[in-house]
Amino acid sequence: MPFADFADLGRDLAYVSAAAILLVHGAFIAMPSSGAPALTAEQLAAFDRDGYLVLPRFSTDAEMLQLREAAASIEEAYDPAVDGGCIFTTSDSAAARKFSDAYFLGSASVTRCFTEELTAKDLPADSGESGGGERKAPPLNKIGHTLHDAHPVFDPFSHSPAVRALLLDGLGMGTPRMVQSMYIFKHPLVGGAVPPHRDATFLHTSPVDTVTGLWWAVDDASVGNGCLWALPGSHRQGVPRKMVLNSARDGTMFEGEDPAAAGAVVPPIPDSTGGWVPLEVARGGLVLLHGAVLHRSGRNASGVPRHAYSVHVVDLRPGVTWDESNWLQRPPDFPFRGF
Ligand SMILES: O=C(O)CCC(=O)C(=O)O
Repeated sequence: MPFADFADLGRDLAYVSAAAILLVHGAFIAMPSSGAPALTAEQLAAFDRDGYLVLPRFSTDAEMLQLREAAASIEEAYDPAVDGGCIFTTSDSAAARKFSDAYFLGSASVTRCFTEELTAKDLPADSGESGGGERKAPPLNKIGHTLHDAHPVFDPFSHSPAVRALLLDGLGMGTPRMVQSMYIFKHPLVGGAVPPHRDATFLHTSPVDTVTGLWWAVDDASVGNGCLWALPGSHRQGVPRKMVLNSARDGTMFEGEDPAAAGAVVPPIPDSTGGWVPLEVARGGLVLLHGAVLHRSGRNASGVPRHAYSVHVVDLRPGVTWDESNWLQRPPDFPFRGF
């Protein structure tokens, strides 16, 4: 069965579960046990139609500022000379690539920092938010991929009752498992663009892809500072390309082709969008992303930061398994957690 059909099945089940809840509560919205609304029928229909859904003010400013502060502490403490690093350069030396791969693959179970793809000459005089000073390394692009399971601030935030209700009652997931998290900085003037992609290319389950992205605007996100963009309905195209571990399991490779992602026209200006929709959202807003929807973000050419926190959740309901070919493999003593 193609991906879209399986996805339809999953969503149908979500509708059934929402309908059951509707009968119990006698209201036209899915109601989690906390009593707060999860997702309305209209929101579910929009998510099904577009492959994304924006939930303004899902979280509070205070929660976002707490995440911001926690990420700033990690960034401040990070020293590539001590911690190692994944500083992407144009170097294609096998040794550099191998080191990069090991650092990246290790981030499945250890929180790691990743820097922007910049050389010293690309750096503006004062691109950070710290007010200058001696620069230890290029600015951070992101922190990944275990914050949700390993950090005293990110863990409770990621597993909050509101998130649980959204996944179980709102989206109708049976066995949600948060597999990765990323704090994405997109610093002023240096924050890089993210090319068009589908999350299920990188995080896959069998026999059906079940990944959903949850992306929080830690700062107000607009076209100017590099907000997310999505291509409505592109989740119907499925996931023809997968990133998988190589046979030695020490690096990754791609299987399949995704012409729609590779050939996606990235519009230079908002009024020439090529069908792409900018997902401008104020601090605390949450964007839901179907695993197969094409999305991207622009570089931050503005002087305004655009921090975000993103987690990816799969539904390991009976009969669905986490692929052994995924780059992200946890050791037995650090399994994916339930809610
Ligand atoms: O924050 C961004 O710029 C991109 C994030 C993204 O693509 C994701 O979380 O899947």
